[in-house]
Amino acid sequence: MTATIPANIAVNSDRLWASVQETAEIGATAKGGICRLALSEEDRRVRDWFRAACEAAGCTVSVDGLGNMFARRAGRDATLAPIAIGSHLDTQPTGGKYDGIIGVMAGLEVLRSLDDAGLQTHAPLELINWTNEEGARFAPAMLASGAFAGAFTADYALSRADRQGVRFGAALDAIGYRGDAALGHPLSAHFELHIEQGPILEAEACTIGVVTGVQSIRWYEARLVGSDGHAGATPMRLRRDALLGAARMIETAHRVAKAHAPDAVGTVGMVECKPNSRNVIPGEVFLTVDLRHPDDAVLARMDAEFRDAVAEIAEMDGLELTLEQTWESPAVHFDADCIAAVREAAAQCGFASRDLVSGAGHDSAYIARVAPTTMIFVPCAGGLSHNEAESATQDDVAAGANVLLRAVIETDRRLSGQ
Ligand code: HGY
Ligand code: MN
Ligand code: MN
Repeated sequence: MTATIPANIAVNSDRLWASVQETAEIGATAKGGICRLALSEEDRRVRDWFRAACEAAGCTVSVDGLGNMFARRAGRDATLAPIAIGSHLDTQPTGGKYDGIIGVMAGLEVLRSLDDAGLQTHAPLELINWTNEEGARFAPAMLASGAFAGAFTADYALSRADRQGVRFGAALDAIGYRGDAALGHPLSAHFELHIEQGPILEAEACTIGVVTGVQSIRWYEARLVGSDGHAGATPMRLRRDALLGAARMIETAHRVAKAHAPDAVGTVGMVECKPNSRNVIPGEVFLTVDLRHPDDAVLARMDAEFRDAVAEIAEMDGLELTLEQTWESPAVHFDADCIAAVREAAAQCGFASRDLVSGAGHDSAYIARVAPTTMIFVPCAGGLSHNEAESATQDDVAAGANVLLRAVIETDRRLSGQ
């Protein structure tokens, strides 16, 4: 019975930490990070690990047509939609050991701890590994959780190609994870534990971030076309140098973000230069742009400012510019009851906590469209993430998992009307 939360209920910190470190071996990089791109061979191996661990914990595992994995733990009332705990196991090419992973491993630890305590929840529980959260290989990010929530069609997701031209659907088939479960099903709630990936919690000596929402995000792809030319024989006044235009675009993205400081951010993360030869004036450049702000209206102004500025750059440098907005994820506000459950759980555990809006995108941003959702943050060293040196402490990860455990039990109690 989960009429009340047993005062002594807690996760097994060592077991949780061991799972995090064990899976970090899959795709481990020499610098201590992880390279586990979505739908890669490394992703297949960690998925196999995840399936086996969930089945060993007594769950039934299903996979949908985009590779989202659902490990269901039976509740007393099978007619209720499950309370979900989700995050992701794919990483950036030079990712850390904790981004996404601690959310999935903490969810597994919650299931294991309930077993240890002999507790069966009223509603079923469902631990979810969302496919392609990072968007590092297949843009946009949070693609499969977005499709689950109806933001994208399955066909759109399956058609997305990486920079080598490999399509999502083909990569999914190659690792054998195109499942037959329907895309989308009811959830009673969705909780996600994640490292903050920013400096606030550490700076304020807060163990728990009570996440109230996610900021607004826009992604773009730009193609600049000028003219290849000889680096030695072409006078400067005759050049149409695509890389010069790209350099001005990079500076523009930073300038537009700084103009809306302190909350705006702007990043050019990918640049591909053709023909990429040291004595040829680059005739073509592909680049990506990531603009974000907590307020949709401010991000819309940043969009307009950026577009105007880069059109002038193309004109000035005699370049042909193609600028496509490839993704827009509006600001998200999480569910008040879920937030309250997290806040109460942190208080019960005696952890210092503070509210904050997530700078990073997360699967929860889309799942919030179809289920009451919120997130729990724990600190990471220096706020560093998307970096092989990303690190978190065992105590903080366990603290986050204990808050997750209690928030889930409390939500189950509330939903069962107890
Ligand atoms: O881009 C993001 O914020 C996330 O890491 N996918
Ligand atoms: Mn993440
Ligand atoms: Mn990430």
